[in-house]
Amino acid sequence: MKKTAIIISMSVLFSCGSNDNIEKTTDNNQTKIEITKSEKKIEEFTIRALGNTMSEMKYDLPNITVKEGSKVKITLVNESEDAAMIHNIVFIKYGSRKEVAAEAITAGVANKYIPNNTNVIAGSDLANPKETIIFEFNAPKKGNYEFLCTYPGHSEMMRGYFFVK
Ligand SMILES: [Cu+2]
Repeated sequence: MKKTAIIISMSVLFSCGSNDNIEKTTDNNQTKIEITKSEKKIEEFTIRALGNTMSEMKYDLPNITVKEGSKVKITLVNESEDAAMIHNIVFIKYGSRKEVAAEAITAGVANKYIPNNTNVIAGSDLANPKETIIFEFNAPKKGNYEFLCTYPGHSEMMRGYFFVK
């Protein structure tokens, strides 16, 4: 993590070094380095929910890998047209998929099918057909995780792996 921040700062210095206006370069450096220090690196992913039936539905990304300490920004695009194809995306600890999926049914639509379970890292709002949902969360510590759609009946088909390196 520390190493990454240093590399980013260095590249900012080099990119500004080519600027002819020295005063402006100095200002830019100060501003940009402050941003590097105060903001986490954002890792962005667009994931599409495809299919119009329970047997077709799937995410178009089988796995997502991010760096520890980053902020993860997920854009969930629900491309389905069928009214029953309502989806979310929930990030969980590895191995807890069945447990989380079962508790999601009890949690119900009022809780966006996200159970109050310590294995849940973060979860999105529900995306209706043709809707796009954007959500962000802080990457958990290094390790292996999973993601799934917790809408009832979807977790076997709509799932993938989430790696924090
Ligand atoms: Cu779903």
